[in-house]
Amino acid sequence: MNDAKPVILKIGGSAITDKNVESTPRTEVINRLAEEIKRADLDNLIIVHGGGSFGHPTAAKYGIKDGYKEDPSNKQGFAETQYIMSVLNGLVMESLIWHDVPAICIPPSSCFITENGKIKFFDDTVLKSAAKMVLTPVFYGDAVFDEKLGFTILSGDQLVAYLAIKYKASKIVLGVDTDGLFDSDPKTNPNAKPYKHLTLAELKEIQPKLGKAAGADVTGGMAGKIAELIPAIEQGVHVTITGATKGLSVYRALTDQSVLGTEIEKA
Ligand code: IP8
Repeated sequence: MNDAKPVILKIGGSAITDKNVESTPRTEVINRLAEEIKRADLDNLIIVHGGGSFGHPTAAKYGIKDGYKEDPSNKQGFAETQYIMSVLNGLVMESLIWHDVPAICIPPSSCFITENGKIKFFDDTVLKSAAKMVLTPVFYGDAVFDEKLGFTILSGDQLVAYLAIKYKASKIVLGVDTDGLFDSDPKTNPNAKPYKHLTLAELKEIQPKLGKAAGADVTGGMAGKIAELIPAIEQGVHVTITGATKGLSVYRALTDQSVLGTEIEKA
């Protein structure tokens, strides 16, 4: 890696796809985010995106997270999940490229191995070369090989926390489909109260209240995201959770400006 501490942007699958309609991108959101990423102009940015209505329904249909089963459809489902994630990644890459972001995709299935769902091995040769040349690496939640399960789903959020810890990220920005964390689901409860700032201890306290995502989600919705991110917060990485479906929040978070959302820090 170059010397600058990376900033890691996770783009939630719920923001860039319509989670209620299978394999449906929100093209206008993808394009606007690409524009904001270009405008933020960060040399040390790593992007990770989620699966949304591309990866999750296929992974759920074949039970990919639970691993390999003696059933030919299960093996086909693993291949199909990888393929459909590469399709969503292609749309994200296309938009980044046309917005002049020097982005290169690094498919996690080709460089990560998990053990019982947790990252065990990462070949970072390509990431290091990309960082040296000041290119913008793009990872995503993927179906990966697992030493115990045969294969499984590696969530974008586990990837984010792993990369943030390994490369000592200066911060994580999580662009989701709500303006941060709330005490109940803001999509169904107009009185849901936002959390503007949380310490790690406060986050752990509200963890049981955090919701599951709408539609198929094999990695546990917001509650699952937070559980994956906690190890990075424990290491002192600052996390901003903000709305990616509304203009400029991600840009503002990337450029250290105040945003509508939730700021999380260790203490
Ligand atoms: O949306 C899961 O990634 P996430 C990716 O970041 C798949 O949890 C393949 C379901």
